[in-house]
Amino acid sequence: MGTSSLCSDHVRGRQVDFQAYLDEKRKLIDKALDEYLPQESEPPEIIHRAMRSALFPGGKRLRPILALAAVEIVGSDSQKVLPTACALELIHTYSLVHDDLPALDNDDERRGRPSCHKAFGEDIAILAGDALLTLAFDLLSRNGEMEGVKKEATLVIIGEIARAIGTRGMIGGQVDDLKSATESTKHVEKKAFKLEEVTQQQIESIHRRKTARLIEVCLKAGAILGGGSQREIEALSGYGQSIGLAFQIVDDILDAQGGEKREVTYPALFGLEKSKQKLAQLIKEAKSQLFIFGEKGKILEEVADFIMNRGI
Ligand code: GRG
Repeated sequence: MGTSSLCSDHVRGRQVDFQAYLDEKRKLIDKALDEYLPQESEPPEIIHRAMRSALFPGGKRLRPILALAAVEIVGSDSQKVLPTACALELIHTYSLVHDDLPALDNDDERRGRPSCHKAFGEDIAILAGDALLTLAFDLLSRNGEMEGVKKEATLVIIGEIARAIGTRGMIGGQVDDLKSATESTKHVEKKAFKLEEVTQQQIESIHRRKTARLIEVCLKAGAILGGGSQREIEALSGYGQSIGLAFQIVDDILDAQGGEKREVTYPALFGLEKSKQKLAQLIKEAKSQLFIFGEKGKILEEVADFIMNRGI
């Protein structure tokens, strides 16, 4: 069975075996990542060991799965966008490695294991993050050489991804998040705004850039590289925006329930009940974008439910 038919095969049945779909996609992504990453034995060994250790074993692989699902929904073969899907996971992993550093979140653990700087030292963790990001753009450009992928579409996507994760996207959102934290670094104006002054608009702007832009661009990349129509690209991007915001709210609810006290979050500002209502509304909005795809949109409906129900 070809990968292109996977999505439609799954949705044709009365019951979508969502878990099997996720597992199959994760296997595909992990195999491709393993092929694209330099071997640990390649000098300088330590950087390649650090990169691989940050990537394997992986997390949910949500971002590349979204890209592959978007390609399939617009009726194309997801195999041909595997380099882009892997690039999106490399970018996500770089952001986690850097976010865990002592200068940022100072987390000793990631996915139940020592974080990259704990295992390899800060110097190598910084460089491993840089190397993951650099390799991502190598893969993005190489995707243009795959059969059935238009070079212009590849160029468009490289720009879209760069903007989604730059200072007007993920990095900008992270900087504003830092500014709003009590313990900000000496480089950032301390306590730039007070908690009571943080509006819903400000918090959504941070979430949109810090978390949702990358998730949105995963869907957009799949839709554009898969040759989707303008209407399909817009619908999938809209879906991505909504689940991206929902994803961050879930993460903040989980942190709040785990006793973590972060200030500029939905639960801290609006309480748990209102946060859950907002979450449900975002999931509803996300699903409403999928109606143009009919049955083919079922997988992404399941992804939206998966995000909403994750541990809450
Ligand atoms: C430091 C460059 C840089 C960016 C910082 C994205 C980000 C901005 C930091 C990562 C930490 C964070 C709290 C991100 C919010 C999004 C989030 C909850 C990421 C965790 O993603 P999952 O749950 O992770 O998909 P897995 O382990 O499944 O891959």
